[in-house]
Amino acid sequence: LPRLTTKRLGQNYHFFASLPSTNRTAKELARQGAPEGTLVVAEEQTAGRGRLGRAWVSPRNCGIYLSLVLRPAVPLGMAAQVTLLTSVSYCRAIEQVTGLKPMIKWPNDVLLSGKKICGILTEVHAEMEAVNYLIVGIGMNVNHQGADFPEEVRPVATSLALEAGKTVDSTQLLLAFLACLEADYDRWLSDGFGSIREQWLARAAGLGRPVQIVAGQRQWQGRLASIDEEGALLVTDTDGATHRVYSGEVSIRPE
Ligand code: BT5
Repeated sequence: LPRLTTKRLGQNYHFFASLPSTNRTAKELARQGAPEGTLVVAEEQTAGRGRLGRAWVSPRNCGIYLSLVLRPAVPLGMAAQVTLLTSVSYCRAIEQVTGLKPMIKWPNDVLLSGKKICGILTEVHAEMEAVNYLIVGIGMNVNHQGADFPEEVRPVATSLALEAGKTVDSTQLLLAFLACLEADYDRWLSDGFGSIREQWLARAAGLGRPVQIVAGQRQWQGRLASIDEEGALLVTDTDGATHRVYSGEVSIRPE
């Protein structure tokens, strides 16, 4: 990768014209011992995956579909924080390259105009309650036009080009993202999520707003208060009690 400024992320680089899923390929490489920072990029995905078996729309010539192999020496409980820090890093890269101001919707969405411009899928392989390796997959909607999204995704999706009103240089965006992520990741490794928390809060969507939480079978309503030092969402219920939300879906409700 030319013009790469990072020390680890992206130094070991695998580029493909087409893959079923970059996460799947990165996982195979990780199993074979690929070093930290190994980067898999595809120009298109034929079976891009979201969470819970959902699909990620990944057409050719519009997006960046990538996965990174990370090997942080942290307990399993910290793995989910990587999704949060990755969303901050990607926001910073978008801000640097386009001047746009994206927002973060916990746990894994980056939004512009309230629509998804990126999805993050972090998969963890653990041994004895410690992280062995992590695959961080990111689907970046860069130069999609409306017709590049299937009809059912169109209402919830947008791209940097649609928001900026001009074509965005994918290589520049990728390089900026790797540099931002390496800096944030190193800070997280030495100081934990507390060091990223302010950056996350500065871009958080829906702070102070009513939200609906769906966690497994349970559904309840509250108000989005903050995020804690561990990356758990803090939600105040109707009785004023604050709850920590570690996983689940959060939808911001209109007031
Ligand atoms: C995500 O899932 O947002 C995580 C997506 C991660 C994709 C990357 S691409 C590189 C790497 N390799 C993979 O195979 N995956 C990762 P989730 O929160 O479950 O959101 C999925 C939902 O987002 C879908 O059900 C659609 O409604 C919507 N969606 C699908 N494709 C989209 C797109 N390109 N842009 C915006 N929204 C999309």
